Amino acid sequence: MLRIGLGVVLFLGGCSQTYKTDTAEPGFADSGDTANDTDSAADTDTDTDSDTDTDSDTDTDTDTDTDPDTYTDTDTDTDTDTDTDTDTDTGSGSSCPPTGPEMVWVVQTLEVATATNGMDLDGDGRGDNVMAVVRDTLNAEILETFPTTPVVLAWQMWGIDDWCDDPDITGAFLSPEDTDGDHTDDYSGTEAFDAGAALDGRGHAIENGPGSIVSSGYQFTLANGSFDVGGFTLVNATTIYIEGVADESGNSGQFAFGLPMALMEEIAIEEGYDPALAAALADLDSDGDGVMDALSITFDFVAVPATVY
Ligand SMILES: [Ca+2]
Ligand SMILES: [Ca+2]
Ligand SMILES: [Ca+2]
Ligand SMILES: [Ca+2]
Repeated sequence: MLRIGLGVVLFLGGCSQTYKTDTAEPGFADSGDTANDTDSAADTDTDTDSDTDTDSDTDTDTDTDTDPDTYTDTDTDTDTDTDTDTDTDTGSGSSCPPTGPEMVWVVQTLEVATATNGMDLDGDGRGDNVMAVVRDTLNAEILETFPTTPVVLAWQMWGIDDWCDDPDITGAFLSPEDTDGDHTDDYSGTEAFDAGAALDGRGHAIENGPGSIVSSGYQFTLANGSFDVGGFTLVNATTIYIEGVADESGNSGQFAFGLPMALMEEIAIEEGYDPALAAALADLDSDGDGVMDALSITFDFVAVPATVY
C-alpha cells in the first residue's frame, strides 16, 4: 500500500501504542532504558516504559494491564508500585471509544485546504494542493451548493476492533440522499440518509478501501471515488488518500487526490477560463509516463455522526 508518500500522519488523538503485559509500574510503559529513571535504583524490568520514572524500579507489578497507557483516570490494580500512576487500567479513555465496530459520519463542512496544508500525493515529502489557487472560488461554490443539493457526503468505517490501533479496517465515501427535504436536521448526529444500492446486504459500502488506525489517527487509500463538489462531480485520476481522527462525537480530517487534467480542462471551459490553465497547473503524473496529467487537490472536512440505509 502506498502510504509511504503520505507525509505527516495526524496524531490528534492521544493514545499510546504501547501496551504492557509484563513487570513494571502499573500503567506506565517501560522502555527498559534508563533515560527517564531518576532514582538511584537500577531498572530491572524489561518492558517499555516512557514515563518519567521517579521511584525505584525493583517493585513487582502483578496486574495484567493491556489497555492504552495515556488515559487519565484511576489505577485499579493492586501491586507494590510507589510512583504516581496517571493512566487508566480500565480501558475507558475518551479518545478511543471502546464500543462499536462501525460508524458513519456525514460531512458538515468541506473546504479546499490552504496551499501549504496539502497532503503528499507523490511521495516527495511536500504537500500537494495545486487547486488551492482557486480555493476561494471552490469554497464559495461548496458553501452555495451544500444547503441546496439533497446529496450529502458521508464517510463510513467498519471492522474496527480497537479505535486506538487497528491495522485492518475498511472505509468508504458515500453520496447518500437526505430524503426528508430538510437540511436543518442533517447534522443532528442521528440523521439517516438513503444510500440505496451503494450498500451491500450488511449495510456496508460496496466500493471501499483498506485502512488502519495508528495512535487514534486513521488512514485510508481508495482506488476510486467521486465527489459532488461545487456543482461538479469530481473524479480521481490517482489513489485517494484520507486521514483523520474519528470517534462517537465527530470525525475530522483531510482527503486528497489528483483530478484528471482533461476534466479540469472541461470545467475551465465551462467556467470561462482558458483550458490551457489546467495543463499549466498539472502537478501529478498519474500514469508514470513523465508527463504531468493530473491536478492535486486536498480537502479539509469535519463530519458528525449519522446513519445510512
Ligand atoms: Ca508531494
Ligand atoms: Ca479490525
Ligand atoms: Ca434532513
Ligand atoms: Ca502522465
